[in-house]
Amino acid sequence: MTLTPAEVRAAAQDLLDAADGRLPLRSWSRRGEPLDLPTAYAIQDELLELRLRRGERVVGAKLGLTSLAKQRQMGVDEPVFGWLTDGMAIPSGVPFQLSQGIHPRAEPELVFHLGVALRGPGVTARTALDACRTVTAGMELIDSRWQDFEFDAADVVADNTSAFRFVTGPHGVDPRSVDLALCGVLLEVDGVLEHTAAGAATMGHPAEALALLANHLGRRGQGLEPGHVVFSGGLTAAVPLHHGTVVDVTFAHLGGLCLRVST
Ligand code: OOG
Ligand code: MG
Repeated sequence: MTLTPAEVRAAAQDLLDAADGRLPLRSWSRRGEPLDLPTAYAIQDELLELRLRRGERVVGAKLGLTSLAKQRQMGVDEPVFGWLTDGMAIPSGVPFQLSQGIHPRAEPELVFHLGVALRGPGVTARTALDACRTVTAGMELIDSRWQDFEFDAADVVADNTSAFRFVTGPHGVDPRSVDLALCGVLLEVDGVLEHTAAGAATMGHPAEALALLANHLGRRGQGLEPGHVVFSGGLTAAVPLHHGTVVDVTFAHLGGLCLRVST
């Protein structure tokens, strides 16, 4: 289904209101009126515009659904792309209030920190890595504005790919100094090991995901800037957060991050 410009603006405002009011909406697909992807990205653009107008600043971008683990969990089998703003960044270790979100989940990701601009077309995994200053451990807290986390690819794109909060690790390494495909990660919840993976979980090598994003943005006349952070997409399935949950993400070479949810 394609929308008029006025309907696109209204859809973006509804999604922002849902996030602010913590009141989920029924997705387009669930209502039996699936959106097309170009319209979904138009809604995402408008949603970003609304955030910028109220003072937020773009600090990077994210990929979603780049691993089989995430695609299987969500029932969507194609990668998606969204934006990160300064309002979404949270420090590691500081207690997180569950009431800020609707039904947030946490997932471990690799984070690229760009030293120079990166814009498709023609970006490869190698040229993408060359644009990075460092790579760090990351944890994304996603929160769908769609009821029950039920969406198709277009729904989740319109909702800025469930972007909500993100944490980046303090310990950056040169991404060419380690084999990111073999970089292992542990995801522990309340001290119990829930999931394990390696960087290869995202498209064989996480730099493939970065290249995919740069080429996607290039097709839309957009790009990544020096200083931007890029989240690779979750390497494992996401875990739900509850009052008092403690999530530890530990990467080989990159160190760890801890998220404590307030009781
Ligand atoms: C969609 C966002 C996916 C990832 O890392 O795969 C994502 C969702 O699962 O709600 O951020
Ligand atoms: Mg993610």
